[in-house]
Amino acid sequence: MKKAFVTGANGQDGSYLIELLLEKGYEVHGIIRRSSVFNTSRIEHLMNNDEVYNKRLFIHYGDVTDSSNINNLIFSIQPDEVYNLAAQSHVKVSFEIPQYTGQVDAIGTLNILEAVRNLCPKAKVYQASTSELYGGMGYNMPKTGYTEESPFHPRSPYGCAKIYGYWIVKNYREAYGMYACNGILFNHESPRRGDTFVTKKITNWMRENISKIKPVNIESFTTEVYSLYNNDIKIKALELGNLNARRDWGHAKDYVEAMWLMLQNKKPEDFVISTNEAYSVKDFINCCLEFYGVIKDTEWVGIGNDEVLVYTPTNTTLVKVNPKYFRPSEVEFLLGDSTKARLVLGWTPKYDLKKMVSEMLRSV
Ligand code: NAP
Ligand code: F7E
Repeated sequence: MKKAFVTGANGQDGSYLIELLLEKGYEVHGIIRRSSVFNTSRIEHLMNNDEVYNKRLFIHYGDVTDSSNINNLIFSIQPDEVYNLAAQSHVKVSFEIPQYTGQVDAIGTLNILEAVRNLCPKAKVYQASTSELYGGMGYNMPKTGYTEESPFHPRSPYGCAKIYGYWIVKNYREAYGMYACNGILFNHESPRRGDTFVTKKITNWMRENISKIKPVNIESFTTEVYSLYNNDIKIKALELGNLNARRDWGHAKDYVEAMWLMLQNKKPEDFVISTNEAYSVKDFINCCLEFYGVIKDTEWVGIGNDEVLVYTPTNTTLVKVNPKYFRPSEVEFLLGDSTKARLVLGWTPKYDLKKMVSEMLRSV
């Protein structure tokens, strides 16, 4: 039975990856950090499954910044595959805690590589690299999207820490012949996405508020009841930052499959993983409104920081800009070109934006 070691086990990707590895018959060892509150909600269903928990799934306390802990675990488990997903993964937050972000996202990666090199050198290593390496400034992006060959220009402490992770993986591959590869993954989302990322923030708000403007039984409303109802709507507008940022959004389930495929490839290589389609934050919001069938009753008005989304029947503001969500340097536009992964790994995404939005809006 193959053994996998997963850092970031209770994160969005970690939870889907562990499900996939268990399905494939692996023995899986995940690490979670000690927390003062329960932090295993994304993997609780697996930890409650008596057939796998402590039989094929083992959860250990661990932290990638603690090399003694990582060394002990790698030495005692002797994994065949190591997936390093642990990170301070929030770009905006990385401006506030840049040094900490560097410790986890850059030095944490080095700690994993050193542990494998010294104590379990045959293990294959997957590193969670990111489209944030490219920076989305435009000048370095080919028309069809960023590829494995595109030059990097990180725009945040997160991107800078991850670029160290990217290069140290490449260096250990070249210097020591290790099987180590970078998955350069573009944004991927799901109902398990952290609540402060833009797609989850939007879908949470929609689920809570759209039923207020469009009740489930609206078809049975008379015009009179409807206008009374409309007058009584109390909505706290959703406050967002850059509405025009564009991202290539995929689904985390598809992307963890790509991680696994990368470690099954004959030789260690780096791969871009993306849907090859980009949408703006406004497009994402519009897609949610389409799902609820209310888009025809809404309108974007104003420009810049004054732009708002209005529900026209009652002139209610649904979305507005709050500059506190702007970043000191923004990544405006990320579009990936995952041709290589599709050809070499046979990977293709099963979700498009509409299907993913619908799953996020239906989830509780
Ligand atoms: P996530 O939900 O934020 O998960 C990050 C995980 O890392 C959490 O389990 C977190 O644990 C853990 N972690 C943080 N600091 C740690 C430390 N010092 N030691 C051990 N574990 C630590 O992120 P995700 O979306 O699943 O992303 C997974 C990885 O892919 C990350 O490395 C991220 O940077 C990268 N990535 C993500 C995307 C994306 O769009 N999702 C795209 C490209 C790359 P706590 O719960 O204790 O904080
Ligand atoms: O922002 C804009 C924001 O925080 C997306 C991480 O998984 O993907 C993720 O990083 C865009 C940005 O993701 C709000 O300015 C507008 O342009 O959801 P996000 P991200 O920064 O792209 C990459 C690939 C990773 O590697 C990271 O780990 O949306 N935006 N208004 C907003 N963003 C947030 N969070 N909140 C807003 O209110």
